[in-house]
Amino acid sequence: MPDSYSRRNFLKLSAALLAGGAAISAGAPLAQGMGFSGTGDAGPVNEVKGYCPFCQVRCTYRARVRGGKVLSVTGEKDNYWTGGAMCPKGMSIVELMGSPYRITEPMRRTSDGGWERISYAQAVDMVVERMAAVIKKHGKDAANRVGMTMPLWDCRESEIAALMMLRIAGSVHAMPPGESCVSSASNMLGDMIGVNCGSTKVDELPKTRTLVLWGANVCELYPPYSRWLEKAREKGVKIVYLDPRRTRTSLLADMQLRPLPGTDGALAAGALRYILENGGYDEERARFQIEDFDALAPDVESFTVERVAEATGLSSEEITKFYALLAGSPRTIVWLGGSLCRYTNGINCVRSIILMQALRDNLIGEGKGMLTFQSGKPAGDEEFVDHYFGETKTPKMNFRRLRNTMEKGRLDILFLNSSYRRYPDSKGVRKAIDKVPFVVHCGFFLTEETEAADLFVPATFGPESQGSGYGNEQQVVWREKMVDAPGSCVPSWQFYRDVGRRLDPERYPDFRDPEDLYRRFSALIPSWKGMTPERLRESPDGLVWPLYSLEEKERSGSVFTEGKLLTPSGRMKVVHPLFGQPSKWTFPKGSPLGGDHADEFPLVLTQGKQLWHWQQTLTNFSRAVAQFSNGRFIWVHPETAKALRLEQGDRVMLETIAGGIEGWVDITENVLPGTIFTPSNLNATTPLAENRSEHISSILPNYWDRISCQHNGVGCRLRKLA
Ligand SMILES: Nc1nc2c(c(=O)[nH]1)N[C@H]1C(S)=C(S)[C@@H](COP(=O)(O)OP(=O)(O)OC[C@H]3O[C@@H](n4cnc5c(=O)[nH]c(N)nc54)[C@H](O)[C@@H]3O)O[C@H]1N2
Ligand SMILES: Nc1nc2c(c(=O)[nH]1)N[C@H]1C(S)=C(S)[C@@H](COP(=O)(O)OP(=O)(O)OC[C@H]3O[C@@H](n4cnc5c(=O)[nH]c(N)nc54)[C@H](O)[C@@H]3O)O[C@H]1N2
Ligand code: SF4
Ligand SMILES: [Mo]
Repeated sequence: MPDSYSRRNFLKLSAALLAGGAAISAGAPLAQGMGFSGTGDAGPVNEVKGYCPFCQVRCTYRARVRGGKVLSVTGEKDNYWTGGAMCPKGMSIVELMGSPYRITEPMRRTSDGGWERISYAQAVDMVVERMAAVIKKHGKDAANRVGMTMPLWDCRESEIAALMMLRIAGSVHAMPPGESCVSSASNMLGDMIGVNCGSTKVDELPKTRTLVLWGANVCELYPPYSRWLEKAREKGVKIVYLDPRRTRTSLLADMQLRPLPGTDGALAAGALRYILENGGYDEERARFQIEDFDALAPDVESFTVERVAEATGLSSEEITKFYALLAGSPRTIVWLGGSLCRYTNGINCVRSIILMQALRDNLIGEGKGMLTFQSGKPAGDEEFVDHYFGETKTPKMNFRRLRNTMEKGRLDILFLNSSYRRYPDSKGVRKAIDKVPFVVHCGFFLTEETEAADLFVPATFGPESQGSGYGNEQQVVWREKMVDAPGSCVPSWQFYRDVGRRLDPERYPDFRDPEDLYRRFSALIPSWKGMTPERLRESPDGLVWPLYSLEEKERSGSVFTEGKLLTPSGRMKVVHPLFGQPSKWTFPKGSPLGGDHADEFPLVLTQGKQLWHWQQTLTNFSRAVAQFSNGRFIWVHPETAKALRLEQGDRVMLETIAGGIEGWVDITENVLPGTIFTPSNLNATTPLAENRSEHISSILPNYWDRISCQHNGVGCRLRKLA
């Protein structure tokens, strides 16, 4: 992409907006740096409590506010989970709020493809008219003609307000980030142990004996949680880290195994075989948890250490050492990385790991269990929405089906509340979106989503509105409004409420603000009764859901308090008619390791997150974050570089069967030979060169497993540019 591309677009947009008055906060001074925006106006400084809406660590903080401006944010020191820490991406919120690139007025697409500034009231009118027309024309079938992509990272009340607005048309098609996140893991956990998230909490780590970080780059993905790894080490817990890459998490591990990308399922199946052969498990307990236990041994028989070594590229010694540790450890917690779900064999892999934990009786009890990223959302939303709108029989689509519906021209309205670049084959996704006659994007900056929209509604950042959020420990946190939003930015709860109330004043609740909605919610849903706003406000780190009454104590540790799994039968299965069994392991689709396109695209592509960036949108617009960024770097092992005659800093095209993007070669032993790594977080439309690149999803093929879309493991090649 030419460097001038985004600047040109940005200037075009600014001109259109300025014609209607200052829409981009043009006069706003550039923020000075990380989590700090200077001294502000004179006047008293107030401290206001808030939380970071980005990753699920959900750090709580204190903001210093003066003269309608957030001066700085500092991690809440009494937060039990974070120890008072925050990370650079969270702190960039101070800069993002006052960003000169922020779009602060609603805009509508003109017939010549340009933009016209409109008022907030006009924006609401437009959506109401469109929704009413679809409902009138399609009646009951309107349900399948309106869709939404989520989340609204802002606050949970915004999500509920949006879900209720959708339901006026009967629609339940709200796509959570799940399908592109950790859903292969969460669905398998749900199916096998009855809990679609971690079965214990992070403060159990010091109580275990062995911690397996299975593709979980904790130190970079949940930086404040490094302290839980340190606490565990102080107690003598052995930390094993499985990642083809060396990362900052490697520094805290006692042992790292670097399997070839997408081969962890073979490693886990081999562990099952080893443990079955070498004893080290309690058969009675295993039979108690695994229904068709006798199917297991014959199923994993072929996964000898030799076969596993061949598949994973690990040495027999490393593998045996790892297996012996697992077989001998009295308590083991496994933390599943989202990365395991980013391969088409992710379901198989996750199933084998869960079976492995069951075989060694590592699911129930102190210092045992599974952890994940993006742990389950506290329940109740559906019940709440049903309360107002009645139960619905419309079956929910996944994004693959929604994309298909859009391609066929059968979707009339799309509320684009996420990036669409989060899905693989993002160029194909964009073509599908372009077939939708009315696309609404609530956002902040000029992004590809803004470009895809017919209506842009400027949203608010956390400190500009009140609301609740929830974190990885299922802790619910509360945030106060700290400052007014610039221009005509509106919180999404307000936008969806205003539309909802206009469309259906009978059913859509007339709530005043997030607190009002929250109170109605906690009054109605039994598991939220003990979680009042008063208690949330008091606590430095929120309240762990569920709390059925004010008297009930917050719970930590194993969720299996009754000593058995929470599946309907209390047990799990080795063989699942839909999801397979350990022996069905194969290399992931598209991987040259399994022979797919191996001649043309021989390198294995992996991509993932960087410590300082939040997903693919907001932090790309932060100058403070840009100072850590290096654009589209591509890690290449020295041996690979030598074979390809590549030098440090060379410009290359990174090509897959789906397309190519430009990047630069960074030669390092942090990746395995024959494998490359590049960041997932960059964005094509940011004015900041360091954060800018065509999105990696634009060259990822449209591969799905039964549950989720995939991002890793496909073949690629590097073509040197002159
Ligand atoms: N290639 C590739 N793709 C991936 C991944 C990967 O590793 N590689 N990771 C996947 C994962 S784990 C996830 S969770 C998804 C995340 O993918 P997305 O959910 O698309 O994440 P974001 O880029 O943060 O986009 C969120 C959008 O919501 C809007 N937004 C953010 N906060 C607010 C708010 O407060 N109010 C309103 N109204 N809007 C807001 C922003 O404008 C932004 O466009 O991406 C997935 N996609
Ligand atoms: N800084 C930052 N932190 C975040 C986020 C963010 O955007 N930025 N997003 C948050 C969200 S929504 C989520 S879901 C989590 C997701 O976190 P993940 O999806 O787990 O994150 P990734 O960076 O994609 O992958 C983590 C590690 O897995 C390794 N890996 C790749 N392939 C394999 C493999 O085949 N086997 C093994 N064992 N490891 C492999 C990668 O090298 C990488 O170091 O992160 C959360 N934390
Ligand atoms: S991004 Fe995550 S770790 Fe960083 S400040 Fe926000 S919640 Fe905390
Ligand atoms: Mo995620």
